[in-house]
Amino acid sequence: MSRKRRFLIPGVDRNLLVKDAAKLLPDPARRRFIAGGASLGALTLLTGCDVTDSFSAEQLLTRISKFNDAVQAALFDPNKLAPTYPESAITRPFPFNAYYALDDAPDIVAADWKLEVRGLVDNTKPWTLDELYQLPQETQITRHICVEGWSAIGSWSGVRLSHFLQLIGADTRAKYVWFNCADYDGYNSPLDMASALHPQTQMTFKFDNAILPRAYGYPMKIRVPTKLGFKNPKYVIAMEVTNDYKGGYWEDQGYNSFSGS
Ligand SMILES: Nc1nc2c(c(=O)[nH]1)N[C@H]1C(S)=C(S)[C@@H](COP(=O)(O)O)O[C@H]1N2
Ligand SMILES: [Mo]
Repeated sequence: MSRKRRFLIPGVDRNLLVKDAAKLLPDPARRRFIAGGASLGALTLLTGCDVTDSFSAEQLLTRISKFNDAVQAALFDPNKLAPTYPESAITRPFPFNAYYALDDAPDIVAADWKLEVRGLVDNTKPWTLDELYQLPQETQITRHICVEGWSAIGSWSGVRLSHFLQLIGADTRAKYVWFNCADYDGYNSPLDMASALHPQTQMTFKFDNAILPRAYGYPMKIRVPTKLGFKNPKYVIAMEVTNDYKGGYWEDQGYNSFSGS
C-alpha cells in the first residue's frame, strides 16, 4: 500500500491502528476480528467510533481498552486462587523493579509513616505500622508476573486486605480501592473491588519471613497474586475507597487496568 493511501486519515496510519487495536482486543473477539479481515471498518462497527483523525483514533483505542477491562472483570472468578508453591521454589534473589534505580526508591522511616485511609469508609483514622503489625497475618508463596517479561516466585506475609476493609468499615459496594505510594514521581494504582476482596489479596509487611526490605516496598506493599506486577503497589502511603476511576501510573500509559495474571 502506498504511503499516501495509508495516511488517508490525517495523522492516522490505518495499518498501525488496526494492529494496535488487535493487540488490545481480548479473545475471542480478537480471533473473530482477525478472521474477519482485521479492517478499520470492522473496528468502527465493533466500537461505534468513527475514525476521522488521530484524536478519534486515540479514543477508539481507549474504548477497546475499556471493553477489554469489562470483559476481563466479567470473567474474573472471585473465588479462584492463584497457584501457590513450596519454599524450595522461591526465586533468590528476588528481582527489584520500579521505573527508577534502587537508590531512588523511597527510604521510609517507620516512625514518620502512617497509612492514610480515605473515601467511602466509616473510620478514616490513620494507622501506624505498630497498629498494623497487631493484625492477624498469613503467608503466601505465589508467582509475581511482570509485563516486561519476567516472573519470580516469592513469599509474602501480611494481613488480608478484605479483613482490613472490614475493620475500617469500607463500603465494599464501591468500585475501587485506590492506592497511593511514596515514590518521588508518584506511583498509584486502582484495584477493582472484587480483586481487593479476593482472599489472597494482602497488605504485605514481610518478604521471605523478614520485614519487607526497602527494595520490595517497605513498610507496606499490596500483594495481588491474581494481577500483573504493576498492580502490586509498593511503598503505599494511602488507600482510598471510591467509585471514581482515578487512573494509575501504568494504567494512564495504556496498560489495561484489570490486568489479571
Ligand atoms: N510504588 C511502586 N510500586 C510498584 C512499582 C513502582 O515503580 N513503584 N513497580 C511495579 C512493577 S511494574 C513491578 S514488576 C513490581 C516490582 O516489585 P519488586 O521490586 O518487589 O519485584 O512492583 C510494582 N509496584
Ligand atoms: Mo512490572
